[in-house]
Amino acid sequence: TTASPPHIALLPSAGMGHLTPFLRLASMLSSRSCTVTLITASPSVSAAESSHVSFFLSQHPLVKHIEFQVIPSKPSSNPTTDDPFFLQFEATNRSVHLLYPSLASASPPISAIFSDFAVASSIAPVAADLGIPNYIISTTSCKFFCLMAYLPVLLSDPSSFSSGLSEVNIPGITPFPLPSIPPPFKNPSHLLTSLIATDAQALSKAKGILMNTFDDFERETLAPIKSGRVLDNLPPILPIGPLETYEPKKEQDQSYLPWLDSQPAESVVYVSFGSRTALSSAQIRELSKGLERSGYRFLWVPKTSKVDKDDKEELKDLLEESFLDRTKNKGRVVKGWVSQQDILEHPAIGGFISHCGWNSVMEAVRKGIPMLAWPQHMDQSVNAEVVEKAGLGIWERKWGWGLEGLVSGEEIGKKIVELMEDEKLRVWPGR
Ligand code: BUP
Repeated sequence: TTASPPHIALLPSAGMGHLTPFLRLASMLSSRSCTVTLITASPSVSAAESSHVSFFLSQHPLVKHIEFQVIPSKPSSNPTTDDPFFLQFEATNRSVHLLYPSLASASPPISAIFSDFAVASSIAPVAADLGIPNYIISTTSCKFFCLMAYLPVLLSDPSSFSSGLSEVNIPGITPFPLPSIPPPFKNPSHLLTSLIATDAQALSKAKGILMNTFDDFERETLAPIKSGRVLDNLPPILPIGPLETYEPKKEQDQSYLPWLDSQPAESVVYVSFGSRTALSSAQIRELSKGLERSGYRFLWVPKTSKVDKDDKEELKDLLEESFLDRTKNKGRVVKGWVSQQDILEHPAIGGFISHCGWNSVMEAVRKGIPMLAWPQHMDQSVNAEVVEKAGLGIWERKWGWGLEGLVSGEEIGKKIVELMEDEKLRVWPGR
């Protein structure tokens, strides 16, 4: 008898940064004749998530879909955060048990579950009861994964993050400078911290951990974690990145494309801080000055709210009309969702100002696009350091976290020139 192809159930957590790698995996597995079931939580936090899921399913008619209702958290139940994505992580974990009947009755039977790190603790007992192997998908850098996996140990010692220390040490890997630790980790009762620590404790129950990264990019961390030097109870670590892309959903407004097509090769700076970072209006103004001062061409996708549904501002409210006027031949500013993957693949792009969300990093590395790292929150400072060490980008540490202080247009302009003129950043294969 020939074995039938496996049936993989994929369970992402909230936010485009989590959904995107799962859709890429779903597309890849389905094109290699696996049966694939995509599990999504409803309602989603952002409009981008629900529209990408519907579009993906319409393009991949063979992929099955299970949608489950999350039990919402009470607005005041978590005094440590009002971040809608963190609240959704918690609500998803509280609701995963609802999947039990649909996973148990799936046909053909499910061979393996691929689940997000952020649901590791809640899916583990369900998978164990059903006798289905569970693999964790890590959507961040291996270096940040180590910090999350080791968090329970760090939290058990109140002095781990004490401000008197300059760095945080984890066995086997290079230390983390204290400023790169996400501020919520210093508060053990912060919702995000307790969720991550609980998920970390469930990692040993997984069959394996698949990471969207690769040896050449993070060798100094992948080698020790694979050989058990970071934690000795982790299952096999399997780097599978950068994940293969699939034909993405196109935005409605692609009017910048003919402009991009007519720009010289590698001449344009692409600017985006991901789907969930809102810059202050003062910082947006300084960034506009910096772009103009640099003299380089640019394509900029500004965002002013954490959740896209709340984004009501128009370009003319954000930027002075005179700026848009003066730069109309030099640059384009686009409001709303763009296909970043297509933009980064465009020959005119020569640099990327990025918050260092890990998907953005893996998309840039596929084409060897040099990055100016400007981390805003969570894993992004650790990711920025990885990018810098790999030789794909520069990072101005004194700019700090996004909302910490205002970075002037003058400084930004200088860094953009450095980004675009540094030949050492242009040695990555792919260009
Ligand atoms: Br914004 C935006 N178009 O307009 P990250 C993002 N993306 O294609 P984040 C677009 O969303 P987390 C847009 O290419 C990447 O695949 C982008 O993920 C795509 O950052 C993804 O880079 C964004 O990991 O998520 O959104 O801050 O904080 O969850 O990592």
